[in-house]
Amino acid sequence: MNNMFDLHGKTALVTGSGRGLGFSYAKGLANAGARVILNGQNEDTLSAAVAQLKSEGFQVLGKRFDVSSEAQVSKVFEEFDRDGIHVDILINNAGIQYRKPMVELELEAWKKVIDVNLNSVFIVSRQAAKRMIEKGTGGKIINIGSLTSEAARATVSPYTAAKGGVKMLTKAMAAEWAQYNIQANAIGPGYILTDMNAALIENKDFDDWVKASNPTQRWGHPDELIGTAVYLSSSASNYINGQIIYVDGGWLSVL
Ligand code: GCO
Repeated sequence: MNNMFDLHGKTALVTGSGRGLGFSYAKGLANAGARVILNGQNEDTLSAAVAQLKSEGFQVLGKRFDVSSEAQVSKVFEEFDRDGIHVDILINNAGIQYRKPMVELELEAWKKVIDVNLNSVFIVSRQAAKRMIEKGTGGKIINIGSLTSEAARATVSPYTAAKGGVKMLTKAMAAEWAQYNIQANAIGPGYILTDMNAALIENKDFDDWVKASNPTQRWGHPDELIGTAVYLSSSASNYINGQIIYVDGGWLSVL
């Protein structure tokens, strides 16, 4: 039986992959054989990430664009068309965080988080899906949710609303695109040791809360998400659609 987790011959676009979880996902898919396209807005961070994966012998290129800009996203996909690049796997990972109580939260900040964390998933996915449908060879879309796709935490309302929307948008994608052999699923990371969480990790009370709130009693590591990303990117998950898999140490499963 051939290796159902093999991604050789596939091209994967991972948004927000210059660092953090996005970079881990990209590294994992490259390791499974995919050609990976990294994305970010900071040229230096993106170039360093591309150079690192290239130095490890992987097929990789970088594309700097704002995932929340429909103009920039459609231009990038036109460039892919021109260059004969077909995206078989899309991981919508790009996301920002903005922590403030709702009564103090500026509307512009709310809109920015919704734009980057939710609207971008719609904007990028439909460009990819259009081409997957036209090519007729199916595809994989993996959206990155959160524990806040399921339960709320105070002071992160736009992030929570966006990630709840990501879970339901994933199901909407399954409803419309499963017939084209496109599998749209999501990953819900728990509290993971990333730069975005640096302020939380360094806060002793928060660190204690994370360890006391999940039965594994520790933060997750970025590389602990790779297996699920490869699984959902591979033919091993061809009959999985509209699901969200929580990689959270058991947090959401235990009172
Ligand atoms: C926060 C964190 C969370 C986690 C993750 C949990 O401020 O609570 O940033 O959003 O990063 O999303 O699943």
